[in-house]
Amino acid sequence: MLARARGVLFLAALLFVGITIVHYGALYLFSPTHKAAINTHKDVERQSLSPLELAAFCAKLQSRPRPDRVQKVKAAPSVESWDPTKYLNSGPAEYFRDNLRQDKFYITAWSNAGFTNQFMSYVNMIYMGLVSERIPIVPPFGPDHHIPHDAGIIPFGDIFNLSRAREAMHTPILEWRDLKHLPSLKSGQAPPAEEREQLGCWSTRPGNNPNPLRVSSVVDHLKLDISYTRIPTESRVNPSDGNDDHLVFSKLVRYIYPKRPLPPPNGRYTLMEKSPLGHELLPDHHMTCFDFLYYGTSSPETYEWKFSWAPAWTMVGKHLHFTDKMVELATGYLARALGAFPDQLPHFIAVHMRRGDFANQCWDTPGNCLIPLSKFERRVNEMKLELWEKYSIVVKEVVLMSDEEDPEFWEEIRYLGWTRIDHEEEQTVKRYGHWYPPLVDIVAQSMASGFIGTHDSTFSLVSGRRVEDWNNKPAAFVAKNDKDVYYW
Ligand SMILES: Nc1nc2c(ncn2[C@@H]2O[C@H](COP(=O)(O)OP(=O)(O)O)[C@@H](O)[C@H]2O)c(=O)[nH]1
Ligand SMILES: *[C@@H]1O[C@H](CO)[C@@H](O)[C@H](O)[C@H]1NC(C)=O
Repeated sequence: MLARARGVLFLAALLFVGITIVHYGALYLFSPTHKAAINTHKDVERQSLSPLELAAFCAKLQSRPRPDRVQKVKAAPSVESWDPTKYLNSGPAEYFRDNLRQDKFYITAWSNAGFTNQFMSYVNMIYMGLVSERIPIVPPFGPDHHIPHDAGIIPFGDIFNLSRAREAMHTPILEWRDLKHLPSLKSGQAPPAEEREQLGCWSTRPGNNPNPLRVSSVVDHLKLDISYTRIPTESRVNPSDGNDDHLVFSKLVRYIYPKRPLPPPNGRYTLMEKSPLGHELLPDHHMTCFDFLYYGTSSPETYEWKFSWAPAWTMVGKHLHFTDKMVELATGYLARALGAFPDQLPHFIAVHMRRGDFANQCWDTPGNCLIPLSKFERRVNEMKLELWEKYSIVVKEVVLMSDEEDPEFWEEIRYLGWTRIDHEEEQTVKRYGHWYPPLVDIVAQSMASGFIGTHDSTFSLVSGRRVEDWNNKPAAFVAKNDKDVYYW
């Protein structure tokens, strides 16, 4: 008897304990903190629950009040802000890595050669950021073959109005100087090894080229030490051609997209080149990076920037207007060249004659590739007519920009009645440094009411796009062989 009563008591106790466990278990299971945990470990949970348990779980979810029975709290309309600080942990830090947010992914790239080549590579990088949903981090411009080393570094945001671009593009665009403390722009010195941060990047160099592009001017300034891995051949315009420089943005995105990118095509990635300090890092997923994105395209066309519809231009480049300071500077130069007040500049046609190394860059008449002045003169006259007929504006002034250094050439220009921005007389290099003669010329070109450029020069090409898209005015190009200019 006593033994039976004890048994019943024992069973009751067991039942009580059981119910308590189930009760608190269920409470715990549906508490908000635990729900968050379920969400983040969804895959693990799914594997560890049996089908029966999963069904029971879902039945319980079903019996919870529907969200529409809960009173909704309307969020106040928030003013969108693309301020860089929202996309980083802090202001500039000692190490960039401490500044990356765990819930964000980033993209960056370096570049070499002339100013426009670097500009186009950085714009391509920002475009890659848009299509891969990564936050672009723009490096500064580094001195390369057209610009002497002691010219130092120029931050991208000193030339281009990034806050305006962020607003227009509804996207954050960061600069490296937002991430970490950087040496002075003029220092030009390699940092001590212990100050360099490790980073694994992609090289876009074609298969037959054994070396990544190392842009030491920029990478030293950013205090980095970079290991390189080649991008998958599957990202190229022509995967079977080992000399193919060109890559397709949408093919490349597959391997760098933050969520579930394609696995390495050959099972694993292998290093292309160790870092100068001997490190062997495979491409970083948090901060994806490239040696060079100049040769990117979104279509089957290579050198896509030549085409009016190139998305890197229409979606990014077009929104990168010059800073107020650059516009003010170029306005002063133009006013002096044209003998006008800065706030009353007359309409002018800008002509860009790319000469210098272009004298040798043609296959048919090497050494004599320059386009005769008379061809430009004719095109200028045609444009004056067009501006009068289609836009009802009288344009008398012509401003010529060129990298030509021969004084005889400039004398001929004077005879044509054209004007120039004279950087010798203005002492531009002495006053502002070696970057400024081309920068002032580029900004001045963008302010023209008509533009005539040199075929095959990216310097000309981008100025033509600005005049067309910003000023709604015509642009045209002159080539040695007229049939070369049927599109732009
Ligand atoms: N100041 C000045 N420099 C120029 C001019 N044209 C070319 N250059 C220099 O030559 C470089 C040409 O390189 P880049 O800008 O990449 O354009 P591209 O070689 O013409 O396609 C420029 O960056 C300038 O340094 C010009 O009209 N004025
Ligand atoms: C950027 O552009 C805005 C207008 O959109 C202007 O108010 C601002 O002063 C510009 N900033 C710089 C640095 O040029």
